[in-house]
Formats: sequence, C-alpha cells, structure tokens
Amino acid sequence: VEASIPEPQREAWKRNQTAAFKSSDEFEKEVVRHVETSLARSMFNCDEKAAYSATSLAFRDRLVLDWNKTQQRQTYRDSKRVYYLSLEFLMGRALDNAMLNVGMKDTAKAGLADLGFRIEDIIGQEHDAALGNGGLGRLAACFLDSLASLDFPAWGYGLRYRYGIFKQEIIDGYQVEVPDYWLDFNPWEFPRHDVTVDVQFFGSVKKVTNEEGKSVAIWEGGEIVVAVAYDVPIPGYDTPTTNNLRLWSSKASGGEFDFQKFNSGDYESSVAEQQRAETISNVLYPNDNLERGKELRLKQQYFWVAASLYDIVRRFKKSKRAWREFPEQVAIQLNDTHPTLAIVELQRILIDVEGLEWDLAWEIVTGTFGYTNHTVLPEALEKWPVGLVQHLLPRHLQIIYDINLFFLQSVEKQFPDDREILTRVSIIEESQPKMVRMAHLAIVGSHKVNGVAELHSDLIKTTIFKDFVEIYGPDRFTNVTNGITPRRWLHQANPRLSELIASKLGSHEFLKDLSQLNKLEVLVQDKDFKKEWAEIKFANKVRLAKYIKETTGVNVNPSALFDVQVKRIHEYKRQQLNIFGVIHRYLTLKAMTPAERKKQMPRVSIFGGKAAPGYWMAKQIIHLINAVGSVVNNDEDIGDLLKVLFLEDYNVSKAEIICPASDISEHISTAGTEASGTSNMKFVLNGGLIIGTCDGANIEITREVGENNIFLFGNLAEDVEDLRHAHTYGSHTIDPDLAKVFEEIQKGTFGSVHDFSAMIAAVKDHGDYYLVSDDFHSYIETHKLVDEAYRNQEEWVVKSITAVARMGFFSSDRCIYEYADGIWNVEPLPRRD
Ligand code: 8GP
Repeated sequence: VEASIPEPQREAWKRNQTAAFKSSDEFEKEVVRHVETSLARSMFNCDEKAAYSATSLAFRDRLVLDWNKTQQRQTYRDSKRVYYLSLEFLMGRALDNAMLNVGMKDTAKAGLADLGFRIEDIIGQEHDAALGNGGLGRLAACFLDSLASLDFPAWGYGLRYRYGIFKQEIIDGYQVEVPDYWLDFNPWEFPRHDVTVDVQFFGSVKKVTNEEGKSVAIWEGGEIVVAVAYDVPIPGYDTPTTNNLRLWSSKASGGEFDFQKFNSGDYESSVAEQQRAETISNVLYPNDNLERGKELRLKQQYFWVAASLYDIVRRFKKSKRAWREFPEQVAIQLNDTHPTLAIVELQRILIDVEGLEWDLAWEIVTGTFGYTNHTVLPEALEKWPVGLVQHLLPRHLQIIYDINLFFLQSVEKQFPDDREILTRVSIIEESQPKMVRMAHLAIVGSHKVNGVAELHSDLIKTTIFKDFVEIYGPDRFTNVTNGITPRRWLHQANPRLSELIASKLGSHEFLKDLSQLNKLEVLVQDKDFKKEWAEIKFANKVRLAKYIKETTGVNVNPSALFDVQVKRIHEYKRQQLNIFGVIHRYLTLKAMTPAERKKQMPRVSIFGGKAAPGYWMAKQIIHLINAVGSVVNNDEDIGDLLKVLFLEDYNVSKAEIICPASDISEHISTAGTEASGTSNMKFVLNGGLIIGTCDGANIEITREVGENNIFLFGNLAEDVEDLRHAHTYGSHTIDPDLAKVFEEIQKGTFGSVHDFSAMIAAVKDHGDYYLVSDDFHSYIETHKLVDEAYRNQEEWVVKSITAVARMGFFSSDRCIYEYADGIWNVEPLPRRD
C-alpha cells in the first residue's frame, strides 16, 4: 500500500502502460530490442542461443502483464486459493508452451523467419527445467498447466535447485551422471530479492509463562538460513490467467560473508557459512520411489515448507480475517509426504506465534491440508529418525509428540481392547532408532488422503493404511486418477495430429474439454481420415528415426514396429522383463531359416530412462540393454528385423519426440506396484497402443478404450502375494524360454557375464520378487499378438483412432476439477470482461 502511486499521478501511468505485442512486426521489435539491450548484442553476433534468449524475454514480458493482472484480480477478489506443495516440478521447456498457450506461435514463427531463424531451431535451444525425477514431478507440472488453464487461483511452491536431475551419458554401455547446471541463463524466472523468509534450524526450546499465565514455548538459538523467492509465471491455455510457481533459493543470513573473518585473513571460513546455507537448495535428490533418509534432504524439506507457509500465512493475514476462516481461504495439497512438516509448522505458527488454543489450531490445520500418496513401495515411504528431527527441529518434534499423543488417545478410546493397533498406527515407530512415520503424520493432519488411480487407492485402503480406514472411516480416503495436460502432450508434442483433430471437430476446444475427442469415433470408417492419421504416425516415426540416427548412429526402418519403454529404470517397472523378451526374440530369429525370417515383422525396441546413481541393479539393466543392442544391431542375419536402442538422457523434451512416434509402448510393472503411471496416457493419446499389466491406470485405460484396443498380460495384483510366498517356500521353476535366455547371457553372448549374473540370480535364486518368470510366457505370447495385429494396418489404425477418441478421461483438467470439488472446495476465478 505504501508503494501505491497517488491518484493524481496515476493518469500518467495509465497513458504509459506497457502493451503486449499483437503482430509479428511488434514481436520482431521486441526481439530486436532484447537482443540489443537485454543481451547487449546486435545482428552481427546474434546466434540461435541469443535469438532464443531474446524470444523468451519477449514472451516473458507478455506473460508478466497477464500475470500481474491475474495476481491483482486474485488479491482483490480474495477468494480461496490452492497451494500445491511439491519438491519436484518437472516442467521441461517453457518457450513452446508459452507461445502455444497465449496463441502466438504462428506470429512468432513468422517474426523469427523474418529475422533469419527457424522457430524449431530456436525452441531447440532451451535447456529443460528438470526439477524432478519422474512421474510425481511431471504430474505436478501438468497440474500447474491445468490449474492456470481452468482459471483456478493457485500457486505452486517448490525449491529452486541449482542442479536438477543429472544428465545421463552412456559410456561403453554404462550410465554416467553429469551435473545438470541449468541456471546459466534462465529467462523464465523473476528473482524477488525483496521477498525473503528467515528459516530457523537447530537451537532449543524454552517454556515460559506469559502475562496471561499461559505456558508458551519459545524456540531460540540455532541458525538462520534465508529463503529468497524466485517466481515463474505459469500461463494458462487460451485464457489470460497466469499463475505463479514460487521456488525458494537458500542463502546465508547476514550478507554475503563475514567481513570480519575476511579482513583477518580467514577467507575460507568466511565463505564457508555462505556455502553451507546455499547447499540446501543446491541439488535435487535423484531417487525415484526411494527414500535415503539424508539429513540434507530433511533440511530441504523444512526450509521449503517453512518459507512457503510463512508466505501463505502472510497473504492470509492481509485479508484481516479471523483464523477460523483459514481453511475457507487456503487449501494446501501435499504432493506425497515430502512436505508433511507443513502440518507441524502450521500448528506451530498457530499456537506458538499466534497464540491460538491447540484444538482450534488443529481444526484449522486438518481443514487446510490434503495429502496425495504416490506409492505403496515400502522403500519409498518416508521415515525420519527421531534424533535427527530433535536436533534439527526441536520444537517440531515436541509438537509431533503432542499430535501423536492426542491421536493415540482417541484411537485408544475407539478401540479399548486393541493394544496392537496403537503400535501399528503411531506416528512414532518404536524401532531402534525410533522413527517418525511421515505418511501417518500426513494422514492424521489432513482431511483427505488420495491415491492416484483406482487400483492404487483401493490398495492403500486395504494394505498400508488399512488401520486408518478403521479409525477415520472410508470418507477420509478417496481416489483421483492421474491425468496429463493435452496442451503439452498432444498439441505441442504432436502438432499435426492436433491440427487434424481440430479440423475434424471444427475447433481446438477439445484441448480444453478432452471428452470431445469422442466425436472422432464416427470417423473410424473414413478412408481419407485414416490415411492421414497413419501418415502422421509415420512422419513422427521418421522424425524419431532421424533423431536416433543423429544420437546413436544406428539406422532404423521407420516402417518397422516401434516398441518403446521410456521411464525411470526400476526393477518394479521391469525393463529387465522387456530386455529378456528382446533376447528371446533375437534367439527365435536366429534359429529361423532366411525364408522364415522374411515373414517376420521388423521391430525397433527403444529404451530410455535414468537409474538413480546409487541403484546398482538398475544400472546393470541399462548395461544389459546396451550390450544386447551392440550385438543385435550388428548381426547381419538380423538386419532390420530387430534393432535395440537405448536413448541417452530421457527427459521431458525428448518424451515430446518419442511419445508421438510409438506403435506400441510398454507399461509392464509387476501388478500392484505402479501407483498409476502417466506415460501410458501420453502414448495412447498420441495414437500408440500399449502392452501392459493390470496395474495402475492401465486398468482404467482398458475400461475406457476397450479390451480390444490394448494388450494386457500377466498375473493380477491379487495373486502377487501368493506367488511370492510360493517362490520362497515352494518349488520355484523358471519359465523354460526364460531359462534359455539366461543360458545365452551366461554363455557370454552379450559380454560381461559377471555384470549380468545378479539380474539372473534375482529371478532364479532370490525369490523373483518382481515375478519376471511368472509373467514371461504371457508377455511373449502377447507380443506375438502385437505382431499379428500390426500386420493388419487397416485394423491397427482403427484401434489407434478408437483409443484416442476414448481418452478424454485422462486429461489433467479432469483431475483438477475432481480435486477442486472433492478436496479443496475452490472455484475458478476467470476474468470478468
Ligand atoms: C510416481 C508413481 O510411481 C507413478 O505410478 C505415478 O504415476 C506418479 O508418481 C504420479 O502419481 N511416484 C513417484 O514418482 C515417486 O514416488 N517419486 C519419488 C521421488 C519421490
């Protein structure tokens, strides 16, 4: 308010308001201005990188105008906001998305051409914003796109990692990790050096009696790290709504460094404090579905949560409402348990800082939070040693103990004869050392808990959170099946398909109401349409083949069946099943006569994905894939019949090339292990069919597209436990075809017998936890069906079109409406023209 311009001078401001460019001429002016002023270059030294930078700055300027207005509108209307707390936002590139969302890509294309550049080359200059590991992080990015596109007043809160997920290089068939330093030039962020929060760590707690005779806790001492806000505008599609993603960066408190130490010659220790503080937001932990319990990770979590809550509370307090109204103004969604300390932090603010009574505070807290669970894998469930929490956050540990005490008291009342249940549900695990169970804390402190696909939401209710269903009743638990944004994953990644659909449906409305795709179904008998559909797939395959040639040197035939598995490498996702299947195919082809071989359907098996740096087995899987590729790809008997490729450094921008080019993609996790999966949706939306297990969202995809349009195989989730039990306690025979594959590997056909022996032993000797052998036969048989089906191209295209027509359900817009309705209770806030 103090900074507001007085009324008489406002006329001058209005006269001079910045205008957004509207034509390609105006756009060109902006680009040239940015080249000449922001970048201090000229037409004599403007390379593609500089043109990218200037183009991005021009678009950023545009977004900012809408963004300011959106924020003003949201503040003025003072309606309920959503805050999405996620340690990961896997955004990918921003420029193409910004151009499409504001509807200015053609304008930019013409302008850039006029200035001497091809728009694709300029888009290709951008470094992915890769602040995430995989599904969980990309889901957060899709949700931001949907929230803005649907005009919801929503903010994302995360960390501004200096290093995102590592860049993967493949050297001699092995994964090598290279740091991803992506911030050398990032035009999409606004540093807000004036928006800072002091975050406290360590110290001790003192109880004192205040003037009213109440005992209050004072957390004092320790150290302060400063959180600095960096804001990233999130443009909605076809709407002026532009939301905010606020990422926190850490820096030392008290200036750059200790000048006293510096002057006395102790330079090293003067910068040490600064470095230690900056370490907090330095690096994204590169594990997907695995928690390693590192102290720095807990520091990251509290740092981010404390800064975000301070910000949220500060915004709420401006409205001068009563605290009671907090949950009517604020909905906070916890993306997995990583931000669970927010529950404790809000309780602390309310009782220690604002002086509320415990019960009222707790009612506000539970009314505010929702928690999304993304995995049932035990190794991914977060637990922190009590001692570590005590040391880092002494006051929070006390509050956690109090929350637990009140919770267990109520459970005891409810189940007076059941002592066991108290041990099972306690937030504190009575182990050595004692641990804080973050999922339990998240459930107790939230009003809704959701899984991310129907099977997954059922599983959490019957397995890991069963007791909580007894305690709170089934209503606290719900399902929101994941989705993807059709803007990035159809319109941006597959422009030709998007335009074909738009031409048939008469508009681009389907991009905001994906259910309209169902109108395509009547066209499955339209010859021209089918022809064009097939041509687009082929063109996308040619594009990928070109990329493969450039990056691996291998020639692939675009008419072959492209079979793709791209996702994080994990034993539960079973890339080992896939590569064993590929070896089986290779052996089968080798055993054929040349005449028989001629009749076979050519295949290209494409893999991609990162292994966590400490996940040895996953790295061996990558190695085996590459080893098989170098044998198969150079075998003259085989030629084009089989090619095996591992594409280096899979990320969002590469997914945009790969997804539109698949014929079949693999989603083959052991049933009951993949919570949802989201790339399955991306592939089907782009006209590829999938081979998959009855797991995660595959089940709902089957329900939507129909059993004839998907290839399912393998054991069901309900049988997994018995099978595992039988492996351990009964006799465990390996599938004979798989045994032959193992023999071949052990003969040394693919080199390094030693390296691959652990993968084989996992199946043969260590209980085959992921059921590779149990599912092998049905996997191979189902691939035969895929080959057969692909021979009939007519029919294949009909399946492809039918499946796309039925994918409307999997838009992340539908997810956001479900969250808004069932969990957040928020309404969209569109601009009133
Ligand atoms: C993933 C699930 O594995 C995947 O099935 C689901 O589609 C996705 O979340 C979105 O809901 N889980 C993770 O990515 C995950 O747990 N990541 C860890 C790094 C936290």
